[in-house]
Amino acid sequence: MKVLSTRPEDLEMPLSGFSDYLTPVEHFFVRTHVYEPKVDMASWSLKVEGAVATPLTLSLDDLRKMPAHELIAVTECAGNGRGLYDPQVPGLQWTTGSIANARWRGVRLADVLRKAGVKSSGVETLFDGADVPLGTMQDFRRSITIKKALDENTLLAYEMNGAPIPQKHGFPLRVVVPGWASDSWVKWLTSINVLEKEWDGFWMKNAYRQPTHPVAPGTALTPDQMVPVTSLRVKSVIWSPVAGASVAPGSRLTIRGTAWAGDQGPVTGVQVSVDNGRTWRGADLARDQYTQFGWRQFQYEWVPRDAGYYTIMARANDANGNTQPFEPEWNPSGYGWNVASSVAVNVGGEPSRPAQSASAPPAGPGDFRSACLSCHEVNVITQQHLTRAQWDREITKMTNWGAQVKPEDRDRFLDYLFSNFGPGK
Ligand code: HEC
Ligand SMILES: Nc1nc2c(c(=O)[nH]1)N[C@H]1C(S)=C(S)[C@@H](COP(=O)(O)O)O[C@H]1N2
Ligand SMILES: [Mo]
Repeated sequence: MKVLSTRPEDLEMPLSGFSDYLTPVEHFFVRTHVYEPKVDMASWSLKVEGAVATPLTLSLDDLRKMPAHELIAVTECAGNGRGLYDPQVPGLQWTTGSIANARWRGVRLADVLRKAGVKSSGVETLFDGADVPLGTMQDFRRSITIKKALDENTLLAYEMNGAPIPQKHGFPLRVVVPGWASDSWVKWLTSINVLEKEWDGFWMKNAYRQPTHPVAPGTALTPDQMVPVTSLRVKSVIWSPVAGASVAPGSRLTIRGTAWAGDQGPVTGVQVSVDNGRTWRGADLARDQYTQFGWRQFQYEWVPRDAGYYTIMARANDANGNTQPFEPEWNPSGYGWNVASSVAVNVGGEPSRPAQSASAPPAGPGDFRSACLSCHEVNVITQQHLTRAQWDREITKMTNWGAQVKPEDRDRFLDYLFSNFGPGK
């Protein structure tokens, strides 16, 4: 796994993880905003409250006694691909791997809501998990529309790939919202609140929002100019060969990739080009992987005849005719990257090696360590490539969350962050 943050833990699946149909827990990406909670099963329960006739307190046994449902679905972070946007945006710099595919088993959220006698005045369900915020940051809570909550595919899952949900992925119970980005898939679930108006908490009104229409790269937008992230977009990733690979002319090469979609799944086709996008042909999709919300592997046989440098591309489409764009649709938080996948290979040439990463940056000035490295390690910071204005906003965000920055240190921190972790650094 690629470690993006050690503490809280954020781990990215390597490209090779796409070769599994169901992602084993060792390759299942991890995304935690704060530290992983330890859930004590002796006292754990699920509360269902708000606009319901009968508020409920359910044990895991109560849930296990209800009818069980199973489905395969990808879990993909809204920020998957954030690190590919230009200009760069703050946040974990995921490339292709904040995604996994698993078989989920649990109860329908709709069955639980009906058991509680959900009122017709309910418009959203608000989820909370057992994790606790750091410093003065707001508790991670997310809401989904009542329509999605009552969808027969939306589950409260207690099993992942045939075993109890692993600790890092939300044991004992997590929300599974197939087709939607996984910021709504609340882990370590402890409460469901049926709301009669839209929730106005930080994690819905300030975070996880994107513009309704593409905006010029670098545009500053306020939260009210954006809407919450919901459905995933159709997407594909080529994972073999890898970028820069060397291929012998005349040899048979199998191009392999994985494709998935959101609410308008399943994936119905993938087109591949081996000539920089001039011509396209259909790839072979795995026939036994035709599900609405799971991913689907594909392959394409290619015998490159002439030596040269070729860009292989893939472009998937979903059941509603949506396809992948060729150009990124930049947005301030770097969500929803689904540009057609491309991998350049050298036919008859030497493999090209990626550039080596630079040496370790100098330690921060003054009280940087105690001010900025108490909640998380430096890797959260060193992966950013931000402008001075963006770093200024990061310092403000962190002081709002409780970072103690002395007035005389603020400018020194800003100089240090911008000069070491600025654009292109
Ligand atoms: C009170 C705890 C705390 C302190 C102190 C703190 N941070 Fe953070 N910081 C966080 C958390 C929590 C996250 C992760 C948020 C997430 O994953 O969504 C984070 C994330 C970040 C990120 C990633 C981008 C983002 O906005 O999520 C950067 C950069 C960062 N911090 C910089 C700093 C700097 C610089 C300082 C010192 C001025 C600092 N942090 C001090 C809690 C803290
Ligand atoms: N309670 C809780 N649930 C959470 C989160 C979290 O930090 N706390 N992170 C969310 C986000 S942004 C993502 S992408 C997924 C990641 O799920 P995973 O760690 O099982 O891959 O969990 C979601 N559910
Ligand atoms: Mo996420």
